Amino acid sequence: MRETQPFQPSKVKDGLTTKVVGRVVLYFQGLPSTNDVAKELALRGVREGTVIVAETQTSGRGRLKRKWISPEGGIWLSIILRPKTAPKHTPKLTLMASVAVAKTIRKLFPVRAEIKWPNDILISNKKVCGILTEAKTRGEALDFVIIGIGINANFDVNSLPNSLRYSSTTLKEELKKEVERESVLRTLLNETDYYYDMFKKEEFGTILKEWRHFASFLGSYVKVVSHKEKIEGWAIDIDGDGALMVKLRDETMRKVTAGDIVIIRR
Ligand code: BT5
Repeated sequence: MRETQPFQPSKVKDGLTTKVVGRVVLYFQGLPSTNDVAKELALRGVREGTVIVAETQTSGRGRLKRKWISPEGGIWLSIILRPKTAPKHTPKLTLMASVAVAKTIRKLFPVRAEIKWPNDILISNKKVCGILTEAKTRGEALDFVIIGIGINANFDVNSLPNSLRYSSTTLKEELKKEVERESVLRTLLNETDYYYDMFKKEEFGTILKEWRHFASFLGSYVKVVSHKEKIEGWAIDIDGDGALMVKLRDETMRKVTAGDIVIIRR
């Protein structure tokens, strides 16, 4: 017997107030990766805002070829955007999506969803969502951007491999009950549309303000691991481009554009 009811598209549509994001939503039972299907569709020219949703993924991806475990009951989706801007602005869309996810969870549920740079959403310091932004450029411009979002919703943490059980959580685990995935998806699409509109109007400062509000790790002593180096220091802020500003023990400031952080002391 199925444990989870499949997504009911009509329930997502009812109350969807978006101008762009999610005007078309394509649902699949199982896919290798929603980001890969979104990329194929984007290359074929589908309209901006198209969303791909899958009940499960067999080759869900994180950054740097890491695996994203995607059991039934999760919310695995990709959003196709075509912002008319330069490729260097792509990281801002990850920050935008982080704000939309954190806001959605806080709006719907009595839990403190928090953002951890660069692409994690945590509840009780455990990862409940990851975001994978991939871009295709055409010359000097962005052709399209795929924002892949994975939210651990209605499954037990025990469905994840042992190595992830202590660092991950699910909405069901935190709330001690299942959530209505359609209302999470609908709210997320509404929020993403709202912030994307802001992004297009070049009001990124407002998005950053909200990002800081959710990013309670700011001020913590952290280890930053990037492909270039490992450093330790205080996570001070992010700059207008989404880079993390880290103050080292010798008081010098470092700007980190990509990598992972481990929070050592809050
Ligand atoms: C991410 O990468 O967190 C981005 C995850 C994006 C997933 C979505 S689902 C829809 C769309 N389609 C895709 O194929 N991907 C996107 P990163 O920061 O690199 O973190 C990856 C790491 O998170 C893994 O190496 C594991 O340690 C951990 N992980 C894997 N699955 C997890 C899960 N379900 N919950 C929590 N942590 C997980």
